[in-house]
Formats: sequence, structure tokens, C-alpha cells
Amino acid sequence: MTAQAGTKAETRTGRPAAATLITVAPTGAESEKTAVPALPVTLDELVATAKECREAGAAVIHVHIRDAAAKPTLDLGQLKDTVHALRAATDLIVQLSTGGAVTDSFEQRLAVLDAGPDACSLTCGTVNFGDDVFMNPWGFMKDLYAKTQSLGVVPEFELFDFGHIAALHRLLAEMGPPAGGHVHCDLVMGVPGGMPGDAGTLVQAVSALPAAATWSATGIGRSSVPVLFAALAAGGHLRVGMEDTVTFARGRPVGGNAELVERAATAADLAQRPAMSPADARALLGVPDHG
Ligand code: KMH
Ligand code: ZN
Repeated sequence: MTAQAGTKAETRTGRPAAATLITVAPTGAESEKTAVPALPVTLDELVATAKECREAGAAVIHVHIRDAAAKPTLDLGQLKDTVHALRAATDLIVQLSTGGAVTDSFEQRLAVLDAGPDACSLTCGTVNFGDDVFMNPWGFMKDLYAKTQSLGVVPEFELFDFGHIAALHRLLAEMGPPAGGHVHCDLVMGVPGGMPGDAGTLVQAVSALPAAATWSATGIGRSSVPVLFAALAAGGHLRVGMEDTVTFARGRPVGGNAELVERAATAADLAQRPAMSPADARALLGVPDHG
């Protein structure tokens, strides 16, 4: 998969990608629905958002779900229903978050894979997360990675800081390649406690990735636009969405996830690497077609 992917996708040492993989992260676990009314929190809202974002150019959806009170949950039945509903309504790659909320237990986070997603996030180390701590100790990382391998769920390696890149190298060296055979990373930049979201940091981080890896980047809050342009300039892919920013421009809240995807797709067009289809994203990432 890795060698084939090199024809379409940028690797750290390879030539620039021909197209841009856009992931939408529509909800997250941190924003309150009361504070951000446009946040999709019900299954109907999530499916509607997914369809709009697919139209706008997304190929992957990174999913956190909420309960009836709009609070983050990892309820397994609700996760299964969500995977089914998103598959029925779109051809997006369904990537469930195994990060959840900072309060979720390791057991609950491991159980997310039992919902049968195409893909999942896998964060490669603990990081200060604003006033909280997002816990990803080595033992948990290994357990989660082993479960992705045995179930055939394709992981995306979430990298919030430089130590996470070292841990990713160690994980691959000790446990071998991921399901799908291809390493794809996401630089999550600008979290208070993680690496800053700027072009210089992005270039340094990319230079430290495994040689055959592809990567996307997202900037939290006000770093979202600079990170988007830096990622395109450096030949990478993009993640956008209301998980990462709820402000479209100074003083102007995001009206919906699709406008973030539209902006990313427009920038990708200008970079002459237009948005990649979900089918091409499956080929790149090694995600089998569930249909
Ligand atoms: N909500 C954060 C604590 C992931 O989805 O894998 C973790 C997070 C990462 O969002
Ligand atoms: Zn997430």
C-alpha cells in the first residue's frame, strides 16, 4: 500500500501529493452545545453535517458523539448506530475517535473499536490539554495499536508534540505496520500544552516523521488558518472542523462545518491539489471498501 500511495500522496521524502485529503472533525468533546449552537450533537445533525461536508470536499469524518444531554459519550450502542448511519448516508471514511474526552477511561476508549469503524485516531503520547491532561501512556498506546491490528481498523496517528513522533517510531519498530499497511499521521497543532501551530514548527515536525508516512495537519483555534496554508505549502493534507475551531474569522463564529471544508477545498484548489475523493482516500490509507 505504501509504495502505491506514493503515486498519489505526498510522503515525507517523496514528491508532492496530487490531491488533498480533507478530514472533517465536526464535533469534538470539548465545546458545549449551549455555547456553540451550530455544533452537530445529535445523530441527525451529524449525518446532515457529514453529507454537506462530503459535498464540500471531505473524504474522512473524525467522529466524537454526544448523549441526549449533548455531553460527550463513548456509549458502544450509540457508536455502532453512528457508524451505520454515516455509512448509509455517505461514502466517507468513518474514523472514530479513541481519544474521547479527557475524563474517559482507557477501557472505554479501547472498546470504541468494537463499534466496527473503518478507521480510528490513535494519539501517540500524553499531553497537557489546556487545564487538563490527555492521557496516552505507552502501555495504552500499545494495547490500542494491537487491537487495531487484530480487528483491521486503520489507525491515524495523532501527534500533538515532538515526543509523540518519537513514540510513533518506537511503536512501529516494536509492533510492525498498521492495518492497511500505510502510516498516516495528523499533526494536531496549537493545543495549549502541545506544539505551537505555526509554519516553522510544522516543517520541523514533518521532517521527523517516518519516511514513508503521509500526513495531515490541523491548527486549534486561531492557528487553524496558518496551519492550513503551511500544510498545503509543505505538501500535506488537511483536517478542519468545529472540533478544532469554532471561529471562522475574527468575531465571526463558524456557521457550520461545511464552510470550513469549503474553505479548505478552495485553498487546496489554489494549491493545485484539489480535494481527494473518499475512494482515492481509501486507496491511499489502505481502508477497505465496506460496501
Ligand atoms: N478530545 C481530546 C481529549 C482524538 O479524538 O483522538 C482528544 C481528541 C483526540 O480529540
Ligand atoms: Zn478528536
